[in-house]
Amino acid sequence: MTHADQNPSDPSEQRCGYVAIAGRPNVGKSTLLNAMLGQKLAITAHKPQTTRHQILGIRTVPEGQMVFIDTPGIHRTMPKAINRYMNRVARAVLQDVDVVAWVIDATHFGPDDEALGRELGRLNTPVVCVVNKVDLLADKQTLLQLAQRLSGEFGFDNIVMVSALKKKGLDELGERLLKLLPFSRPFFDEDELTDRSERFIAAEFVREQLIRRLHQELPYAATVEIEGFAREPNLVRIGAVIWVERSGQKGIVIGKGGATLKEIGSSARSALESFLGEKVFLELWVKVKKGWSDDERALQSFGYVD
Ligand SMILES: Nc1nc2c(ncn2[C@@H]2O[C@H](COP(=O)(O)OP(=O)(O)OP(=O)(O)O)[C@@H](O)[C@H]2O)c(=O)[nH]1
Ligand SMILES: [Mg+2]
Repeated sequence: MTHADQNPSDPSEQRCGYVAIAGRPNVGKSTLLNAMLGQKLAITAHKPQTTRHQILGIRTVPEGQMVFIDTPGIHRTMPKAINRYMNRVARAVLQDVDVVAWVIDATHFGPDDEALGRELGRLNTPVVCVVNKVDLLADKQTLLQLAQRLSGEFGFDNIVMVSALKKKGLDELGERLLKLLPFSRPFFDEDELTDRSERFIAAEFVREQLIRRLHQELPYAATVEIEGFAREPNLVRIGAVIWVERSGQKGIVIGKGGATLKEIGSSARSALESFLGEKVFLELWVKVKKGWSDDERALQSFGYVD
């Protein structure tokens, strides 16, 4: 046994690099990111197209550092500027990472997955297939068949079965990913979690509540802008504007007697308090900007900038 084997944190043995978390919408990419980090950073919802921006999350272990990049779900059929933006963001990441973790939903492998699998096969970047949501499959035969397809039809041999929700198979996944990263000192300090600002996270946590509560009524029609973020002696004071596309949607977000907006605010506030470890005072306003989600310039002004 060499000295390095006994001491995995020997700097010359450490690995570090970028891991893209990619896949079609709703397969559990953001849930996986949070599970790998052991804390909620990315927003998640049971509706597709929750993630709109790439977000970086850092996992540091004695053997090195994995810098994950969660990406929007790659999809084919949605026509608006915001959909094109989301696909562009996700695809740009694939070119620039050391490894792609391709997340697949064990219960549903369809045409969007097949198209993406073929696209990933043409990259020079190594791919680890992460078959997620295995907690939903009692039938192991289906998993076996899926694994055979992934290696036979798509040529991927590195396949890991996980449940991001139940936190199963994640250590194995971490080990596999780390092995594919180059030897390097960590890029970030070990206590760093993300490259995103607290303002960005605040806007996302508000948007998460909008998606979870109002997805039917406002599929892509809301975005959130932070107007104020101030640290005061015993609390963080945050002001946010929820932008919708039509005046009718404003009423939906506010709800009867302001009830819906109140619920959105109180859930987002408690998520933010856990994230920041501080008391939060969150004030929300709802405003209308006509057709923002299909308007390239409006998108840019709301921070949808590649
Ligand atoms: N049962 C089960 N559900 C899961 C698992 N992982 C994620 N989910 C659920 O799947 C849904 C989608 O999860 P997200 O993490 O938001 O999916 P995503 O791939 O990031 O979605 P987009 O950002 O829209 O592309 C949520 O309701 C999650 O709770 C899992 O391992 N098991
Ligand atoms: Mg997501």
